[in-house]
Parts: sequence; structure tokens; C-alpha cells
Amino acid sequence: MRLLHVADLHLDRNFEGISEFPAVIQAEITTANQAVYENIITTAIAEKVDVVIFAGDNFHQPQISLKMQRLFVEGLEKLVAHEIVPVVVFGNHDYFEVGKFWFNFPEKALVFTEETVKSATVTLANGETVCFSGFSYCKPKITERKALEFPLRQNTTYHIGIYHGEVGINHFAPFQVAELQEKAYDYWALGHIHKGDALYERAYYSGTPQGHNRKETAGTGVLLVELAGGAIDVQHLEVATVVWQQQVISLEKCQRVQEVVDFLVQKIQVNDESLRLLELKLTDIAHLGADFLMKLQNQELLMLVQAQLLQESNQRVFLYRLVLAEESLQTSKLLIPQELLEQGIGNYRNQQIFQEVMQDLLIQPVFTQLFMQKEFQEQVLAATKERLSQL
Ligand SMILES: [Mn+2]
Repeated sequence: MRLLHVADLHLDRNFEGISEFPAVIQAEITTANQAVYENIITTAIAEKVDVVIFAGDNFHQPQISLKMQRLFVEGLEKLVAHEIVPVVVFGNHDYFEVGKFWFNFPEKALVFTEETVKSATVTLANGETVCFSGFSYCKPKITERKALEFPLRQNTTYHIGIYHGEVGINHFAPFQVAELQEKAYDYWALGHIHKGDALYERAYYSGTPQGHNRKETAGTGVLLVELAGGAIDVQHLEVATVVWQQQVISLEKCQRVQEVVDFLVQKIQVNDESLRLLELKLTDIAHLGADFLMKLQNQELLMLVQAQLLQESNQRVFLYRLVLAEESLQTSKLLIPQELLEQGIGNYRNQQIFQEVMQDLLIQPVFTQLFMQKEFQEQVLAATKERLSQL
């Protein structure tokens, strides 16, 4: 049998950590979640799978937008129309509640709606039988060790477990790998960890299909799993339409600051398939001087490269972050001249700017009074300057 293992879709989740997208790509960002889901449905049909498993956190929030609810159910209906069985569990983010969904799931979909582990057997077109065992969250946390509730392998052609949870001690249906292994299932479709991973040769986290922040750059996608007798084949597929990426570029060969922008744009790889959100890390910049460093740190360089790159990549690459790579930090610190340090610190003497920086803390009443004092502000700036000059 062939199945597509999907987990942690987080439909409705925003792209985090980028305050504003240029208008030319905003529309693509807005519809990215929808696009990746449609991509999954198309892939399942093209790959002629028997089953698509959605292993929880299909939606980001407990309150699910009607638009995404309908999109999800329509996708399941499309699968059913192609004789593919959708199997759905809900995770800690989209925990199941009666009355939550405005649309009915297709009758042929296998939807787990209880926290108690349940099992159901499906007969495939070729006569093979598959037992699915799983549970859903009905609240944001599960402290019980759900693995212990799963039955031993049934006498069906295949037995598949679906488990949204995490190894160790936690509030997400904690389990131990051995507890899954003991059940002797053919496959465990795991959800909750956003980076793809194999716990052993029959238990996989598929990873989230679509990264939503700069930490979700690697190990995202879905898994195409083929079970044939005792054999198993697991293949990773990329389905994201927007990809988070990191690239490190050395400026060693850039002799002069005038060459930097063109050099960077030329070094950044462009491919047309997906929109890439790029974080660029620079190394070997010491020879370019203090002015270069300042224009890097105050984001002027970012703005310049960003605009040129969007244009030359035909809106396929958006540079959202341009920083020094860790290994260059040491060199760069030696470059901070005293007057630059004074100038930088000086900006924060402006009380309004200072308070903007502190705004996250200012919402706490206990801090408000303290932060309003000019004396406190001076102490913070003096300590910061002291710290910076020690680098
Ligand atoms: Mn989760």
C-alpha cells in the first residue's frame, strides 16, 4: 500500500518574523498555506496513494477560520472522489471540540475525534486490510502516556499508528520510542515536531509541510510511504510554495564597497519554482571598513540588495535579513570605533526611542515607573556601552 503522511500543516498560521512584505509578493504569502494544501492533495492523487494521513495540528488555532475549514474539507472530498481514504487526527493546536466544524467531513474519511485511543480497519481496493489506531486532542494538553493505550498489532495486512506527541516528559502525550516499537506496527505516522525525523525505521515525523518562520528552514515536507509485505520505503517530498533559506557569502573577493551589491545579487542562487525568503550571512568583511559595517547594521545595505534582488529574480527571492555570520563577529567587533559607539548609544538617549526598545517590558506595570526615570535610562546606556567596549 502507498500512503502520504502529512503533519503540522498549521493552516491559518502567519509567516512570522517579517514585519512587512513588499506588495509584489504579499499576495503569494497570503495564499501560501492554501497553495501547499492544494499541492498535497494534487500530489496524493498523482502518486495514486491509498491513504493520506493528517497527523494533527492541521490548523494553527483552536478557532479555525471558515475559509480554511472549507478548504480542508473540500480537499478531503477530492481525495475520496479519487478513492483515497483521508485519515485525520487533531493535535494540541487544533484540538477537537463538538460543533467546532461548520462543514461535514466526508463519510469515507476516517476522523478520530476522541482522546481515547480508537482503532478502525479499512479495506483497500486490492483487498488488503489496514488497521489504523489513533487519538485526537480534545484540549491543548495531554499528560497521559497515550502510547500505553495502543493495542498490539492486529491481524490485518497492515497496522498503522497515528500519534501527535513528543518523546520524554511533557504535556504532549509523552512517550518512549520503545513503547511504539513494542506494538510491532508497520508504520507510525507522527506529528508535533516540525522537523522531519525518524525515531526508528518504522516511526517518522514528517515535519511541517510549510515552514512559517526562519527556524523552519530544513526538514520540512511530507512523506510518501510504501509498505509491501514486511518491506518499507519512505520518500521525502517537498510541497512548500514558499521556502525559508539561509545562505552564507564571503566578501573576501570584493575589493571595494562599490562592488558589494552587484556581487551579492550575482552570488544568490535563483530558481523559479518557489518563492524564497532568504537570510544572508556575510563573512570576510573586515577589509571593507567601518562605514560598510555601519551600513550593514543599520539595514541600509539590506534595503538596497533587497530591492535589486527582487527585480533581478523576477520576484522569486526576498532578502529579509542580512547579517554577519557568527565566525565574522569576532573581526567585526574590533572594527567598532569609539565615535561610532558613541553615536549608536546617543540615539537611545532620546527617551521615545529608548521606550520603543523597551516596549515589550513596559506593558508590565511594575516596570513602567522604573523605565520612565531618566536616571535608569542613563544607567542602562552606561552599562550597554561598557559591555560593548569590552568586546
Ligand atoms: Mn503540536
